[in-house]
Amino acid sequence: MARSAIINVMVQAAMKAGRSLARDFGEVQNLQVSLKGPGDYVSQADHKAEKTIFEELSRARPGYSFLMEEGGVIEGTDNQHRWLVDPLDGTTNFLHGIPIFSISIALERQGQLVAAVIHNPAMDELYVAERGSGAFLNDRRLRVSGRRKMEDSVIGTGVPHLGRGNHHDYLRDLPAIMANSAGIRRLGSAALDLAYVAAGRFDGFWEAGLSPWDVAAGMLIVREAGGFVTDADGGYEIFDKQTIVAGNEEIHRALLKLLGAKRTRV
Ligand code: 2AM
Ligand code: CA
Repeated sequence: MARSAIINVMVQAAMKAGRSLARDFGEVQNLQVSLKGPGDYVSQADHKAEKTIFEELSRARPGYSFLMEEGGVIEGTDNQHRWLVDPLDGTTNFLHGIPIFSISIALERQGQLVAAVIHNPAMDELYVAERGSGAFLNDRRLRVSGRRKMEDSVIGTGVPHLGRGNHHDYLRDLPAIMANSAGIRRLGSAALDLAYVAAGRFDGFWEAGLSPWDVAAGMLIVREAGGFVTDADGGYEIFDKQTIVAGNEEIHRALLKLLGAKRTRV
């Protein structure tokens, strides 16, 4: 697979930050046993990765704007282009020594997602997609799963926890999915959940309360792998409504129905 110049820039930034995160992840496993614990250290690792990505991307494409998990909004001179960056998605896993975390970088041009990279350095996985050119995992072309029935499907999700998310709404949605699927999985990194849908490992995914930097890259990767991504009402206001439903065509439709939405605009 020949990579475009913009994908090369994004991959280089993600790999550089990935090497830094991988080193720090090794250290977290030592700090687990210390009295202070690895909390502050993880936050430093996160900021360091974001700084690396910011520097690499702004050097390669001066003037582009940014929306980053840690740094927030940085308006560039070029407001047609915006990077959406999550330097460490799956922070809780990272903190607990679980090797399921990722770097997520997406590029919007005039509000449209055009390029995406998700990298899990602990598992040496690199997902890339460019609008109109397909999605790839380590240079292998990706395609969403071919399962057509909910009863055969494995569905990823994110579970609200202490101090976060709407527990009541989640407990309303969960019974329908658990009663109708072959299994539910919770990875703890929304970017990787979406990458797994693109790779056909998960047949579908739903979550609420996510931010644009958690999902932007994964949305394009799923779509370029032939999948569908909407908000829980079947529309495209994923960033505004902070709900997301993804899957192959059939399972996406089935999930929307089970979650009680009308599939109006897909
Ligand atoms: P994080 O690791 O970068 O915090 C887990 O279900 C997913 O929810 C992860 O992708 C996690 O990203 C994200 N998440 C956790 N807390 C969040 C918050 N306050 N706002 C948005 N996303 C959050
Ligand atoms: Ca995140």
